[in-house]
Amino acid sequence: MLHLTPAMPPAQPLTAPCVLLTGFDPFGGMHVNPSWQAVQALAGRVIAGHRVIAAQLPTEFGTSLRSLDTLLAKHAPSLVLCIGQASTRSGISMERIAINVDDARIPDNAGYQPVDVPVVPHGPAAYFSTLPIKAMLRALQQQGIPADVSQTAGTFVCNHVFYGLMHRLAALNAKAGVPVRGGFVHVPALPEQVADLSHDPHMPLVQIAQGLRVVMQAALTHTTDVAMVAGALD
Ligand code: PCA
Repeated sequence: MLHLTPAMPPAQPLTAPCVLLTGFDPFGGMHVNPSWQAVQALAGRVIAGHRVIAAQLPTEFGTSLRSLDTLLAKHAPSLVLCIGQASTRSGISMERIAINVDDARIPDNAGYQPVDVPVVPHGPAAYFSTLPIKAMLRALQQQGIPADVSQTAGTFVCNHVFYGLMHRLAALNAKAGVPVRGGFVHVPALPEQVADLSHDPHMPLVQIAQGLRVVMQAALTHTTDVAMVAGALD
């Protein structure tokens, strides 16, 4: 006898909006990168009606942005959040600004170490994050998760990706109807990494992943930002 099983409706329509969430592979001789571990933990989740697409970027100048280009074209996300590790940070750090400089203290994972090279020749000096960083900060504080606003993403691969992302979104948004928003967040080292580092601050992986979920929820539910709370101690 033939049994016909009605097809199950998909949990999310294929056209459901998505968030592109990226992390990096380990760099600088470290064995893990909490940015990628936390991003992986959120893969496939639905947050504020948006499916999370998780992807790893290589910690390499140039190649990282080519990977990002492929991901942007493939997924057409409505929001992009790139995550990286910053071992000196003690909280989840919302980056305010990306600058047009590659200036590496250590080689990237391909052995390339640019000094005072623009990310985009003749590009603007800087781009602000288009994510509501203060709303994100407040949401984290309300959950008791250590957080701050950072005024520099450095000049290594994270800033390179942040600047490249904002440059691409600026071009895309000049043509498209609904603007695609994007930004960058740095996360602290994991407790198990502290022994290998000369820095002390750290945060457990579950708290980093929870923090990123809170950040995405806030970013997706606030289309504008207002000065709600002072961002940093300095
Ligand atoms: N952090 C580095 C690059 C990759 C990562 O996770 C940075 O802060 O530039």
